[in-house]
Amino acid sequence: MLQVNDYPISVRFDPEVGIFSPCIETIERRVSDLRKVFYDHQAVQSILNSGDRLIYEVRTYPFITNKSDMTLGVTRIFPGKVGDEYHMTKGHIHERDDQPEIYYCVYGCGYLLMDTLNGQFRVEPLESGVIVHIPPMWAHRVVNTGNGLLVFVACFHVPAGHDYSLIERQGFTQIVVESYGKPTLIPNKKR
Ligand code: PAN
Ligand code: ZN
Repeated sequence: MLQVNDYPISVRFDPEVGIFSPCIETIERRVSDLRKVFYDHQAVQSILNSGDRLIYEVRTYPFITNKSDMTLGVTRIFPGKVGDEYHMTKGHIHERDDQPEIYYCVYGCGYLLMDTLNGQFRVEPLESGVIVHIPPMWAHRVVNTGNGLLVFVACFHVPAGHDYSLIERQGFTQIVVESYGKPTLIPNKKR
């Protein structure tokens, strides 16, 4: 049960590492958690044969008052690729159709991919200082194309809910792979 607290609360964010504390929950996502999400299943299997490496971590703090429910989330995506596809978040759409979100990229470089259910697609390049508003009913995923950590802060409401099933089945309109040494967006063959 999340604790209700009607008083102001602050946490401290360490920009050197991209971690704030105190936090309420930390979620780790490894290659095995994204096995259906990366397109190259052979590459997934060969990584899993030699260990299940961490792709990203999410730290959250749901600020619950008697009248509101705002969550702070900070995601750290480690650099790397699975096959030629860059490390990325699973990606989801919010369950409720009236729930937007704000992402603030603290550092790193990559892309925020966004899709609607009726086939619209947008890409926002991410680097230190970029803030993006994700409107309701736009699925979202962040891809880290850099050599270091990509860290972003998110703000969303707890009841927004996270639906992963659609993205796990069909992915986003485009995927981000390394081609001739450069991050490149190409059509997703599942779509
Ligand atoms: C973010 C994401 C976080 C991890 O806090 O939940 O970056 O991505 P996945 O949830 O797709 O694994 C957010 O968008 N919250 O709504
Ligand atoms: Zn979200």
